[in-house]
Amino acid sequence: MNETSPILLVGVGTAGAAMAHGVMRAFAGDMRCLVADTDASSARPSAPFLLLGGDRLAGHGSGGDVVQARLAAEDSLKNIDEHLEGVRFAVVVAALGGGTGGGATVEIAKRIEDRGVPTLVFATLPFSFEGDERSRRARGVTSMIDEAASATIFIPLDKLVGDTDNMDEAMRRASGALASAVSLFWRLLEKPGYIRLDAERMRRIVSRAGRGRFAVVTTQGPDRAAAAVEALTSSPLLSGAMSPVGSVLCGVLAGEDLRLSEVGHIADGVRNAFGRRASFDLATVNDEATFAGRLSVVVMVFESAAGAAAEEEKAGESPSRKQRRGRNPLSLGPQGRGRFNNVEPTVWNGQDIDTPTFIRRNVSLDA
Ligand SMILES: Nc1nc2c(ncn2[C@@H]2O[C@H](COP(=O)(O)OP(=O)(O)O)[C@@H](O)[C@H]2O)c(=O)[nH]1
Ligand SMILES: [Mg+2]
Repeated sequence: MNETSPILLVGVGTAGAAMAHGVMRAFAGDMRCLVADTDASSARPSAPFLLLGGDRLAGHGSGGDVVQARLAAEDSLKNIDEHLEGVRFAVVVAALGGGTGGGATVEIAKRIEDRGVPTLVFATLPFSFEGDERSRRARGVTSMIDEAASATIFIPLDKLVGDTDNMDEAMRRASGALASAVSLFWRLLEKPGYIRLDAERMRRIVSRAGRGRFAVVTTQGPDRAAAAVEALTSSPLLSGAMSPVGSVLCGVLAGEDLRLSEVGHIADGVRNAFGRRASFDLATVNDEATFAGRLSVVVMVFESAAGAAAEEEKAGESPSRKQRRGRNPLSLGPQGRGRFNNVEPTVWNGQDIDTPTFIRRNVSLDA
């Protein structure tokens, strides 16, 4: 377990925890990870575990209740801080559709951003075979996660796996695909290449990035670069990408045989497909032991340009959520719902819990 990396992976909820453990296995190297769940059975020896709302839910999970999960996360938020020492960029993985992955992710992403750490949330949306209630629950939290995190990537599970009739297999395939995709992204961040991506570059890319899409392809053979571009441009995960696209991140991972012409071909193909006017970041990793003969390409496209936030940062401002939203959280009036102004209220015991606790309890922060 790497406790000094500036890049932290956080798995939230039962499936989110399973995904984080899957990423660690697929990465098969030293990475920094934290798992947070209302359900004590998600704990594994491979990563520190944070039980959310232990007094409230006794480690039994949130029973699919997003509101309970948010309150549980709120109870335990201060315990997250000790895991953020030295962290410069965070990735949260969660599966929406249950209670904890949705509810707790909102609070956890907010807390990490409030500590000045730009956060990218990867969250899956349930398969359609899981039914309307799960999909409604998932849709109910996406805009709150957008508000909480610098950048969000919502991945519909239906698009992630090919045709299968078997639910169990669909879930297994989805987990495998996600773990391998996120572990390749981790390799880009943690393994040096000729064109290096690291925590500082990622901070700039994700701050203000907004909603994004994400796809990974792996190819081999003499035409592997062209095949990768072809596979990316026809990927259902990138199709109908938001327009206009503001920024594109393209990572190329291969062994020692990676040719400059291949990198050029991929960079060109990706720029042509997803917007020549978007800001463009390229990164490479040469790792013979992992990739020998194969080539993987990771693409992320975001709705907003990275440039604006970078300019602000240069001017000495932090790229964290508060500045990004251009609001002073202490200036909310007694009626204010702050960042939750445009979403349905989350009412629990007659209280709108989207309104910050200090306002609900009439605590004065001016003193
Ligand atoms: N990737 C992955 N997703 C899963 C798995 N099992 C369930 N899910 C998804 O995760 C969603 C949330 O379920 P769950 O993690 O149990 O809820 P939570 O613990 O309350 O966050 C479900 O609606 C499914 O779409 C799994 O094994 N792998
Ligand atoms: Mg659970």
